[in-house]
Amino acid sequence: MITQVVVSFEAATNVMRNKGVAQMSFVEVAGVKVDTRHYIGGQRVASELTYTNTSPIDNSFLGEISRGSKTEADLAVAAAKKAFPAWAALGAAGRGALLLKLAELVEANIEPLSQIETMDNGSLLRSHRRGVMPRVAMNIRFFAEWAMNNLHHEAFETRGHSNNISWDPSGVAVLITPWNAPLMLATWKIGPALASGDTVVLKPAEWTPLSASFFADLTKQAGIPDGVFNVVFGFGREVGADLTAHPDISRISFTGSVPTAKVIAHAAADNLTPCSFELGGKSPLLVFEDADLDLAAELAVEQYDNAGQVCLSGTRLLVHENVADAFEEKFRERASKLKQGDPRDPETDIGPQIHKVHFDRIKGFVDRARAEGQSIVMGGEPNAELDGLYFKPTLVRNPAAGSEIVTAEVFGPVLCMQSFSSDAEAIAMANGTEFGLAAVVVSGNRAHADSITKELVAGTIWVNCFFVRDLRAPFGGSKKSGVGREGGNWSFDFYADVKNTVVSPNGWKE
Ligand code: TXE
Repeated sequence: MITQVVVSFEAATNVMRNKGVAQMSFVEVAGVKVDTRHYIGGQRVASELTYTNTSPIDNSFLGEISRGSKTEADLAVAAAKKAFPAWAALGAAGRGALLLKLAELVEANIEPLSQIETMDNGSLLRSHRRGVMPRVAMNIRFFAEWAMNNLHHEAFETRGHSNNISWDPSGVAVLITPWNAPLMLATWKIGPALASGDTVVLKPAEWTPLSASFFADLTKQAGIPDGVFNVVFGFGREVGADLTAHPDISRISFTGSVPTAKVIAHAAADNLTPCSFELGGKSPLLVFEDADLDLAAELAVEQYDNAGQVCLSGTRLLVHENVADAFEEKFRERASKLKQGDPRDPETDIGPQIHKVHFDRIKGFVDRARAEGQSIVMGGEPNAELDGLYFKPTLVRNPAAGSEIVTAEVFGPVLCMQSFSSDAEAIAMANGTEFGLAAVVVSGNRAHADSITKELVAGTIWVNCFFVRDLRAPFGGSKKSGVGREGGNWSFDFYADVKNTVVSPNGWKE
């Protein structure tokens, strides 16, 4: 199904300094209006400057988005700071009631949210409808309910003194999020931050602002008080930098690249603002001699999901040498059936890359690998049948150890395949990058799989499966893949101020 996108020019109230024409305040996606201005203190606020947002599907113009600066960063943090005491005082139950209403509104708006997100970031419409947007609602509901029902510590005593542990609201949380799963990843942070009693300033990635804007309208409809949830749009190095260096914030949660995390850590250092980082990966998918090769091939092909723009992807296929040829045959047979095209078409398996800049980055990695003489046995080029940002699913066979293509995060539909001859070699290869986000182990023997998983350095390991994620479980990366863990209590340990009140048995008058 192909949906028409109409861009309307309404409520043109502000002058765009960079173009000298009236600024539009809305875009219309599949009949739904999406505001292109910041959402600060419950109001829409336009910036004097804008930037152009296009759809990765066909490079069509989506809208001019308000381009935030220090002014808007200050406004948003001030609004969030002002709203904080009342939001904190509501308590988990009061906040929970509003957040559950918000989750219901997300559920009632799965179709427009899916259309908006697909248009903006090019991920599959069918995935948004079936999985991603229901998950957005679940993210909000889960953390609201966790704060109400599960956030407690078993009481214990120290020489008759009771220890009473509480998770107190900490202040204003700044959330900086990426473009590969915009609203899904943002709500992993928004849910626990708001449930813990913090107020929020969200800065979505510049290439994908629209779902966050529509979501802001839903927070208003849910009755979340003005200033509790704010969104500012714009570039990372501009408004993102102003937000993360702000002295009035209590937390920074960031998902994105390692270089940006380092810049944010520096910005946070002056104020010693605690940071949570979920960063990239170059995860291994290990196929052992005792593996079910059909399952292994199926799991390997899944690594092309979202056009390879998934931090958790097992992009290094490490296969035992005795089954490597048989595995490769099954893998290529399955991969050849993947249909690339318009992400709104329900038959499509792989859509476009997010943006021309990113597309060129992926192509650069592959071109350099080719120039180095690496063996590209599948794909390796843009899809000539499709105009635009569609890069073919690619396989690089036996890349030279230590080469760029097998060590750097490409973040596109590019997998490398290498062979090993022993468990020790497999483990050394798996752990041999600066990342440690995830790993996939495919083996037919439980004891064997156990002996491998305990040696792997990664935040999440999947055995004979991929992408099974329970919000009660810790999520995050080891080594350069991240700092901290989110999920269940781990999220609240970060967003809240954890407090221990020790009460003596002595001194009471009543
Ligand atoms: O990410 P950035 P980019 C990886 C992936 C990808 C690469 C580059 O390898 O190819 O990063 O993508 C904001 N202060 N991942 O350049 O720059 C920015 O506006 C504050 C992995 O898009 O890290 C956006 O909102 N904020 C990843 C967010 O940071 C700043 C997902 C992410 O942008 C800022 C995305 C600054 N100085 C990319 N500079 C994953 N782990 O899933 C930028 N930002």
